[in-house]
Amino acid sequence: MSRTFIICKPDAVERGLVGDILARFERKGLTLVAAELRLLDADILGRHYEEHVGKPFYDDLTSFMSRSPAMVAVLEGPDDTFAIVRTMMGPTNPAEAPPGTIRGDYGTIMTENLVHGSDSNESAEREIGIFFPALV
Ligand code: 3AN
Repeated sequence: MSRTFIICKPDAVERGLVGDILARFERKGLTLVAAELRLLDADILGRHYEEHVGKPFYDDLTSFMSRSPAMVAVLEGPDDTFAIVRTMMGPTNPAEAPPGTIRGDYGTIMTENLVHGSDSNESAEREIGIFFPALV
């Protein structure tokens, strides 16, 4: 078994797509372990996106991610659940995401790409520790 961390980003909440996105993961066979609608501040986003601090898109990314509440959640499934979630999300750029993926079905632009999912088991552990410290 393993766990991974996801965010239904502000665009997903604003567009009323959270139920659909979570339902996709549930129908796939993953289990929701924790979920909370939360307004993300600069401090927590700086910790979450530490590898992007200083990049040209960082300010746009953090202002988007804090403009309205996001649904932060933890999913549980078999080993490497993070990889199942990433496949279902599709590539970072929605323009390249195939139909059938979340970004391919609902997204058109890079920043507003609806979902975040941890990119490795190590990232999942780190990110769950940031957003749901009581779970680690
Ligand atoms: P992913 O969310 O697919 O794991 P990351 O972690 O590389 O992608 O990037 C985090 C977020 O930063 C992306 N979801 C996207 O919104 C934004 N981002 C990443 N790369 C770029 C880029 N080259 N230009 C604009 N925004 C970007």
